[in-house]
Amino acid sequence: MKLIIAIVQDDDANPLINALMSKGIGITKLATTGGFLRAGNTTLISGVEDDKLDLALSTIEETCRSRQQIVPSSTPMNDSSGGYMNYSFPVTVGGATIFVLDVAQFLKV
Ligand code: 2BA
Repeated sequence: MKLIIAIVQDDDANPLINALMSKGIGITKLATTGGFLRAGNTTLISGVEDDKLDLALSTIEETCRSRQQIVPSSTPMNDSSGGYMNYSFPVTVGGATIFVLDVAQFLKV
């Protein structure tokens, strides 16, 4: 058995949960925050039998899109004004960041 941890964008979370559940793959959804953008994202955890791993991964890949997000930033002006220069830059987020771990034990008590 494997444990999939998939970090996805909020907009992809519900379609992905629906797609996985319709294929008999159980999911737990966690509301999380990315360390770089400090913006909300969604982490899904799923314990899957080995023979369903490829199905789960391909479903994630098919459902999650990459998107550009604009990151606002500012930097101190290089003069005596004490002012700041505002600028922004784009980053590409997603489709999904996925970790696959071996499960040592799976218990429901
Ligand atoms: P965030 O940390 O908010 O990162 C959002 C996006 O910002 C990243 O998209 C990447 O394109 C960009 N980014 C991240 N760190 C950067 C840096 N130091 N310089 C420039 N750009 C940077 P993704 O790579 O698709 O990651 C989406 C989310 O997946 C991340 O949100 C984070 O929550 C999670 N994640 C990514 N890599 C991870 C890792 N190694 N461990 C744990 N979580 C991870």
